[in-house]
Amino acid sequence: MNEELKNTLLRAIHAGADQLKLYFDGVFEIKSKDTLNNLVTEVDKKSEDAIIDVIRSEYPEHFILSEEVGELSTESNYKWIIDPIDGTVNFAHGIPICCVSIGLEKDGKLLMGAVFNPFMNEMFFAEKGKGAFLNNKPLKVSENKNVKAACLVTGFPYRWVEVGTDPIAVFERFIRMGLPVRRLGSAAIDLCWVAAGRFDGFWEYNLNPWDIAAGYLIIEEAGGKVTNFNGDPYSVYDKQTLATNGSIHDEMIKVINE
Ligand code: LIP
Repeated sequence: MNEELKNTLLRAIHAGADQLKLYFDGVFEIKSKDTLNNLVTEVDKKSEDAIIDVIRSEYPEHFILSEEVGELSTESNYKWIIDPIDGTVNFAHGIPICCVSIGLEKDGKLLMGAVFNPFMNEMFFAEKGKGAFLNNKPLKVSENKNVKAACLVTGFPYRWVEVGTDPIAVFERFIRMGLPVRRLGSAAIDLCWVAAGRFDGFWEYNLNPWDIAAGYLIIEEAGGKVTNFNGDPYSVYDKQTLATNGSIHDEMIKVINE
C-alpha cells in the first residue's frame, strides 16, 4: 500500500512541477492575495489542478488540503497537504528557488512527503521511519553543535503580525551575533536544506500546513528536530516553526525568546 501511495505522490509532484517548468520565465497571470506582495499566479492553479487530478484518479476518496483550493473534505483517514508552488514570489520574479511540496497524513500523522525543485533537479523524499533522501541518497542534518558557528535561514510573514516574537528583532539578534542568516523565500526548501545539512537551523512565524508538512517529516527523518518557539512538540497546524539539526535547538530557542 505504501509503495502505491509513494508512486502516486511522485507522479503528482512531477505533474505539478511540469507546469512550473512550462511557464517559468514565460508569460502568466499574477494576482495579489490578502496583501500586495502575497502572490498567486495562474501557474499555482495549473500545478494544483495537475496534482489533484493525479491524486483523485488513484484515491478519489482521500481528503485534500491545498493552498489555492482549500479543503476538499472527505471522511478518509488519508489527507494530502499540497503546496502547488512554494516560493510563489520567487517564481513570479523568475527566481528558480521554488518547488512543489506534498505531504501525506494518515490518521493525523505524516506518513510521507516530497519536495521537488525542478530547476535544481532536487527531489527530497521521506517516509515515516524509513529515512529521508535527496535524489535517492540518504540525508542527514549537520553535526554543528554551536549556534555561534551556525548558518541559519528564515522567512518573514507578508503581513506584520502582533506576536511576542517580532521577526525583525529575532533576525537582528542573530545578525548581531555575527551569524550568516539567509532568506531564500521558500519555506519548504528552507526545511529541506536543513535536512541536507546545508543550514543548521530555520525559524519562521505564520506558515501554513502546506508550506511545512513534507519538509517537517523530511527533517525529522534526517535526524533533525522541529518544535514551536518554546520547544513544545510540533504540529504542522502550529504558527511557530523552529527546525534545526537538534544540537543547536535549545540555544536557538533562547535567542528567539530573549
Ligand atoms: C511562502 C513561503 C515563504 C514564506 C511565506 C509564504 P508561498 O509560501 O514559503 O518562504 O516566507 O510566508 O508562506 O506563498 O510561496 O506558497
